[in-house]
Amino acid sequence: MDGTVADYYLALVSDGDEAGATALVNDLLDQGIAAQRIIVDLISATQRRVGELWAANEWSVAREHAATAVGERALAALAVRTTVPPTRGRIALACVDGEWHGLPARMLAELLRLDGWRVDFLGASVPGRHLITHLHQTGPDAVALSCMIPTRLPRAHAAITACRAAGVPVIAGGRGFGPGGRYAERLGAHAWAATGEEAVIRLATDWPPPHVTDLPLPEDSFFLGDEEYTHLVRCRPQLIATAMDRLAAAYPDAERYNSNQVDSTADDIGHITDFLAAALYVGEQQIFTDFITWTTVVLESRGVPPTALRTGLHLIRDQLVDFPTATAMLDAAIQRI
Ligand code: B12
Repeated sequence: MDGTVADYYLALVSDGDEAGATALVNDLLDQGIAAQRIIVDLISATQRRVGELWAANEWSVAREHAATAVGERALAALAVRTTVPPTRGRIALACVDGEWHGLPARMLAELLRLDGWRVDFLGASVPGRHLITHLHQTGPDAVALSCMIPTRLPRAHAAITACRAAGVPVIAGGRGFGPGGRYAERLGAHAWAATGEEAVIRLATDWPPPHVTDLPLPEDSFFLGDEEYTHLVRCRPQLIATAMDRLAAAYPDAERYNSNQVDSTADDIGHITDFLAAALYVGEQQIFTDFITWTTVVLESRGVPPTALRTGLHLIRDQLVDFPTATAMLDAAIQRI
C-alpha cells in the first residue's frame, strides 16, 4: 500500500474520524484495490503502528481505543462492499476465554470469508463450554482460535483439548502462541498460521489435517499445569496484596505515589504474576523474559525506572522461595533488566 495512503489513514484513525476512514476504504475499493490488501496492508499494519505509539507513551489508551474503533468500522465498511458466496465449508472463529483482542480475529474472519468460507465469528473472550456447544450445534470443518497474549494460553489449552474431544480440528494463531507458533503444537493444536493470509492458504490447500481425533500430543506437554502453576494461580490475590504491603519499604519512592500510581503498580504486579503463571504452564522461560523486556521499555517511556520493576520482581520472588522453577524464572528475568 502506498505510504501516503497509509499516512493518511493513520491520521484519520488518530483523529477518530470514522467517516473519513470508511470513505477512504470505499475509495480504494472503487480504484480496484483488492479487499485483502486493504485489510492486511492498511487496517492491520496501522493497528500495529497504533500499538507502537501506545507503547512509546505517545498515544493515550483512550486514543488507542478510538483508533481501534475506527479500524472496526473501516473493516465493516469493506465487508458490506465485498460479498462472496460460501463455497468451501464452515469455520468457527473465536478468541480464547479472557482474550479481548477481537479485531485481529475479525480481520482473519474477513480474509476467510473473502476466500469462500462461511465464518461463524464468535468474537472476543469465548468461554470454552460455549464454543463446544456451538460446535455441536453447527458441525464446522475447523475451529480457528485466536490468542494474542500468552497469559491466555492455559485457557487456549482447555479449548483445544475440548475441540479435539469433539472431533473438530483446530488451527491456532495470534502472537500469544509464541515465536513460530511453537506453543500451539505443545497445547495440541492441529495447525498454526502466522498471519491471516497464511491461514487462508493452509485451510484452502491442506485441510482437514490427518489424525483429527488421534493426533498424538507432543512429548513435552506432560507437565502442563503442574503444582507450581496451580499454586501461583490459587495464591494470586494474596501474592499481589503482600507485594503491595511491602512496596514502600522496598522502594521508598512509592511512598509518594498517588492513587493512580498505586493502582497501576498493583496492575503491573498482577501482570507479572499472570505472565509468570503462563511461562510455568507452558514450561517456557521466554514467555516471562519477553514480557519483562517489553515491560521495561513501556515503563521507561512512562518515566518509571528499571529499579522499580526489579523491586516488583523481588517482592514476588520472596514469596515463592519454595518453588524452584518460578524462582529460576524470576532470577533470569531480574538479570535481564
Ligand atoms: C487494539 C489493541 C488492544 C485492544 C483490543 C481491542 C480489539 N477490539 O481488538 C484492547 C484495549 C482490548 C487491548 C488490551 C490489551 N492489550 Co492490546 N493491543 C492492541 C493493538 C494496539 C492492536 C491489536 C491489533 O488489532 N493488531 C493488528 C493485528 C492484525 O495484528 P496481528 O498480530 O498481525 O494479527 C494477525 C495475526 O496475529 C494472525 N492471527 C490473529 N489471530 C489469529 C487466529 C488464527 C486462528 C490465525 C491462524 C491467525 C491469527 O492473523 C492476524 C491478521 O493477519 C496491539 C498491537 C499489535 N502489534 O498488534 C496491542 C497488544 C496486542 N496488546 C498488548 C497488551 C499487553 C494488552 C493488555 C495486556 C494491556 C493491559 N495492560 O491491559 C490488554 C490485554 C487484554 C486481554 N486480556 O486480552 C500487547 C501484547 C504483548 C504481548 N504479546 O505480550 C500488544 C502487542 C501491544 C504492544 N505493543 O506491546 N489491546
